[in-house]
Amino acid sequence: MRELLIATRNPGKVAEIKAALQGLPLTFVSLEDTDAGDVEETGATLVENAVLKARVYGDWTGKLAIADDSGLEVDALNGAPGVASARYAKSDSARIDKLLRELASVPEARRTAKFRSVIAIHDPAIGKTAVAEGSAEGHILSARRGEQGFGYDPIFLYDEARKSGGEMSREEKNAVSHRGKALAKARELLKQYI
Ligand code: ITT
Repeated sequence: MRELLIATRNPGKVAEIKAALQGLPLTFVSLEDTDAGDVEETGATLVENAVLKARVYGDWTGKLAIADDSGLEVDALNGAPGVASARYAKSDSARIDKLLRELASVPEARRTAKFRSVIAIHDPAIGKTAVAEGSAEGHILSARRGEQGFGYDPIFLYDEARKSGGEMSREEKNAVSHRGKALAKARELLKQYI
């Protein structure tokens, strides 16, 4: 079976990627199983950063690699934090608190937002990189809801599910989320590499 390097340091993403790709003839390897250092995300877009991570980690380890770059675009903040979602504040909890503060005076109807995920797959053996994208519409809640998921999940209400990411199991979230949709396409793309 071919090895697939899940090239992210985010354990929440690792779990969602594994759940969405189960059943494919692949064994999963994590970055912790390699001696790869950290890649600086210098891209100006999610696509650039996803491709950068898949290429650098794939070439570094010689393994087929999958990477994700995601961002939360809040309409009332003109699309921020967007590509800078991970750098918005120092921890998941500080990022949520900052977003809640910035939106404190914005009424519910204007708290619309979109999550985007770009998945890149890179095969160092043939030097080929493929990309899949997914997005999900939602609203930023005014307080946390639920304990599941990670990152901004407790305050992002998925319009399709009418639940926050914090209130959904991994499988429920993958069925409606930006990453789940990108991974469904990535699953098809991966068949060419197996
Ligand atoms: P890697 O670069 O190692 O993959 P990261 O957490 O730094 O991990 P990103 O650069 O893609 O990932 O940053 C995206 C930010 O958005 C980060 O703060 C995540 O916690 C958050 N995020 C991404 N996907 C999310 C999701 O499905 N639900 C909630 N928050 C999410």
